[in-house]
Amino acid sequence: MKANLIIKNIGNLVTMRGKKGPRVKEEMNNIEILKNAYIAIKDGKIVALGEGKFDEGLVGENTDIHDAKGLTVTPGLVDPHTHLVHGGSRENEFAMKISGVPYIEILKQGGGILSTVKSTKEASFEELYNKAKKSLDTMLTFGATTVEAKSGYGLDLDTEIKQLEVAKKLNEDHPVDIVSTFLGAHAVPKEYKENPDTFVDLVINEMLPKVKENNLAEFCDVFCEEGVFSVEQTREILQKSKELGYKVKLHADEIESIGGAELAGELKAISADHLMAASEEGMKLMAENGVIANLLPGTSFSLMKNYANARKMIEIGVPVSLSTDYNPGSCPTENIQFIMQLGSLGLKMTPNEVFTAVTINAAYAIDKGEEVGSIEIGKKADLVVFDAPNIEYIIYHFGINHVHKVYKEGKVVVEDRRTIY
Ligand code: IZC
Ligand code: ZN
Repeated sequence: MKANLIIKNIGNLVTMRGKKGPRVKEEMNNIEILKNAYIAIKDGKIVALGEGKFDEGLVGENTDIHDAKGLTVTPGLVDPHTHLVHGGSRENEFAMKISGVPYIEILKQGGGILSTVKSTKEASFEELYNKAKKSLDTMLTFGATTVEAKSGYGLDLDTEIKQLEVAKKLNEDHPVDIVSTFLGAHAVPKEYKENPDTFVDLVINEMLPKVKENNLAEFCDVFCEEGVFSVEQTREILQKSKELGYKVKLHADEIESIGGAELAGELKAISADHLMAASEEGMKLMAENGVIANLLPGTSFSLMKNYANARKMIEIGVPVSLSTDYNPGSCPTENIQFIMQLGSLGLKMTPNEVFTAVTINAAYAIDKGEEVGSIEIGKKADLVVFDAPNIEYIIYHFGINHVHKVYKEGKVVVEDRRTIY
């Protein structure tokens, strides 16, 4: 077989090859790094990899050969929790935030998520598309090649569908792969403040079936939090969504410990996200039921709050992934590398664990672990070439972009930190 492309002279090739399924405990730290390695690609997929000289039989007349110049190559990064599509921004709340007004208090006053709901309703499809595309380009230049995107700034069927249609079109037009999540239960709209259960019924009976009918979301998510949606309301929505064929995840125990992690275990959710206030009992239930802890340390940083107990989760066997949580309120950044640095500096994860958390475990957190998240034969040739001598350097030298090149399905899409697709 002749390859379309061979990347040679890779100083460190971080493969993330291993067992099927998310990595737990010491598996997160024991990663394979090949030295002086190569990767061969055909039709956007990986067909061979190894150390030393590649088999000359892979080289045909039309095979391109790229020299990685001894740099570090990893799988394309996966960002499994973003609020990518939204109107407006919330810097007008920044002074309030740094003066100590809590996130939930700003929401109760009609700001926060509800302010973004207003901007998103007012924005046209094109405005939302252009804004999200710009963010997606930024994500890609930092090395993310697969991204999850939630709705949740409509809280009415038409606007939720508008957001999901934008994500769908971007998935078609843009090199980054997008996995869509319906988050209709993101906040209680002002009109339902006095009767939130009526809104929950609307989500269950109207929105969930319509979004599914239009095939606009693979996942369903709920903001399960004190003062937003209770554990009972979340259970009702997610049980119904499972019956309709959605896979489920939840914003759990971000601010208060209300049993979100326990519910994630009970429902066998694919992931529970945030978990800054999760109980140890909840973590154990997650470990027993294979629920991935998708941790979002950028939110702890931006809200100036505590970090999730990642060490405890890893110790008891919860698979951990990391994500930006890119959103206009609690985490306005698209930069997955900064999140990785916080993974070490805030969550005390080793660089090896951090790379596991943004590649193979992140891929499983959006049920794409069989297609992306590692460099192995048959998977998409989504790769990042880092201008770094090893992976520790990428985490230690924080706040800058270490990307040299990004390949999406075997094509160069970022060069010199700029998109070139
Ligand atoms: O817009 O504030 N936590 N949802 C739950 C968010 C943060 C996004 C936002
Ligand atoms: Zn979120």
